Amino acid sequence: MLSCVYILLVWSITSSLATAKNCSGESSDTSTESPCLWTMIKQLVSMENRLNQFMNLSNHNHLAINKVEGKLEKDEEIKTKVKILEDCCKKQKAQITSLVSSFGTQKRECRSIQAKQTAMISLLKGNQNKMMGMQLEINKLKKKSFSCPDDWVTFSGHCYWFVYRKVTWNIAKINCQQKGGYLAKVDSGAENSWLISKLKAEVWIGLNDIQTEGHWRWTSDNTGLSTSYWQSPEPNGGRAENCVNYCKKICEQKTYGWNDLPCDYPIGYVCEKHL
Ligand SMILES: [Ca+2]
Ligand SMILES: [Ca+2]
Repeated sequence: MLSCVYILLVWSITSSLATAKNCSGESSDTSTESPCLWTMIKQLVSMENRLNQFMNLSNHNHLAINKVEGKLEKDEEIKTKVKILEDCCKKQKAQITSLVSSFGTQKRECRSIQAKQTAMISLLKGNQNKMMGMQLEINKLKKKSFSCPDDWVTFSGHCYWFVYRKVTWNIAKINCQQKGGYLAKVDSGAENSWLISKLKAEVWIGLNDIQTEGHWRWTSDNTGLSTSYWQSPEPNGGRAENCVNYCKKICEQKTYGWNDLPCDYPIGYVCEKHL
């Protein structure tokens, strides 16, 4: 646009000078100068108008250029902001990528921990089952340790084994010892009554006067009599009868009671031991 203005301006001045030259030539030819000056004045006025128009046009152009430059500056600002935003986006993208990677790692770690937990739970369940099995065994052992062996009968914290195979008093005594017990010792009326209720035949008990006639003692602890449950008129055998049994049929009685009998007489026996 400025180039165009410049060309028009040069063209106008050149035209004016040409006109002036013509006018000078004409004046020398015609020797009348007034019409030529008038023409020059008109041309100068016309030139001034054109110059004013060019000035106005130039001002407009200048304003337009300023606007364009302002827009360009704004564009630069926008570009700068866009670049900042792009950089920010890149950073955020990098952070997101890092977070995704970290999340993946944590996820794998969680799965690994979960697998370990599952294995531990399985192991604990196995151990729990083993412990339950062991507890059952312990309970069985406890029950066994606090109960009488098979074939023995429990009464008041003691175990009793009734044997009706006929043997002498000494063999009966040895058999009871081999079973970890002794020939029964009767300490109370309750025990005497319970034994009688269980009897199916005559049996040896631990009472005897082998060492001294008439001095009755228990073979289990060598203690004497505190109470007795003799059949009437027992004991009556003197030195011939030194071992005691529960007697009913032999004594021709209806209920069982104590009787002294020769120690080599073959009858059954009852052993006793603590729980
Ligand atoms: Ca005797
Ligand atoms: Ca007798």
